[in-house]
Amino acid sequence: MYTLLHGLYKHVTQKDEFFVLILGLDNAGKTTFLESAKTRFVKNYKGVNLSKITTTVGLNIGKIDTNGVRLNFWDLGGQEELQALWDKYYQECHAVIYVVDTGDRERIGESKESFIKMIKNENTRGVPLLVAANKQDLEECMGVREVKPLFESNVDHVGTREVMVLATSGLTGEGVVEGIDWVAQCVVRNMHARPPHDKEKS
Ligand SMILES: Nc1nc2c(ncn2[C@@H]2O[C@H](COP(=O)(O)OP(=O)(O)O)[C@@H](O)[C@H]2O)c(=O)[nH]1
Ligand SMILES: [Mg+2]
Repeated sequence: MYTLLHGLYKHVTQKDEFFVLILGLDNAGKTTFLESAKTRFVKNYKGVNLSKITTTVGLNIGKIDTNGVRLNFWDLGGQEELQALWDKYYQECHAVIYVVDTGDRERIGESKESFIKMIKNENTRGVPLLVAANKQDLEECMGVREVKPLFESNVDHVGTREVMVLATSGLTGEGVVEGIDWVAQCVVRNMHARPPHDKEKS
């Protein structure tokens, strides 16, 4: 009886679980973006000092409940030698947040290359994409109008998936809530193609 009720309780209270990859070059601001999101969505979350975040080695994770779903974030290390690992996560993910450092004109080409490689990968087909034109607080940054064409020029590979280029700053919080909420709505809309993970197993 206990297990029956317990199971029912779990069924009613547990949210659908989705996985969101946070990708982009090293130093793009991925970890800061995720930490910034956690401080805004997770009750009683004791945030870290955003301006003191250092290079992520391996995997940084986070959980956010919003719009009736649970989003599990994987913030992967962006260093080139780690990019080979991204592939393994593509199959499992429900959305991608691709973070671009708009303050770094020198590496914008490199970021675009890495983005194209990701969207060309068969395993990311149809997965909703948020391109975070990040570090918008920097005075010399490239605006969304400048960044957008770079990341939208590969429409062939983008295909029919949902894509949004959004002005963000992990540091000031600009666009963070809007971006996460958009992703939450997208994974629900895309549920037939990529169903959430089984509640019982999670
Ligand atoms: N000005 C500015 N700096 C940022 C922003 N987000 C991250 N940074 C800085 O960029 C550097 C790399 O950030 P981090 O989150 O570690 O990048 P990651 O390697 O992509 O995880 C750090 O010095 C951050 O303080 C932002 O929105 N604005
Ligand atoms: Mg990091």
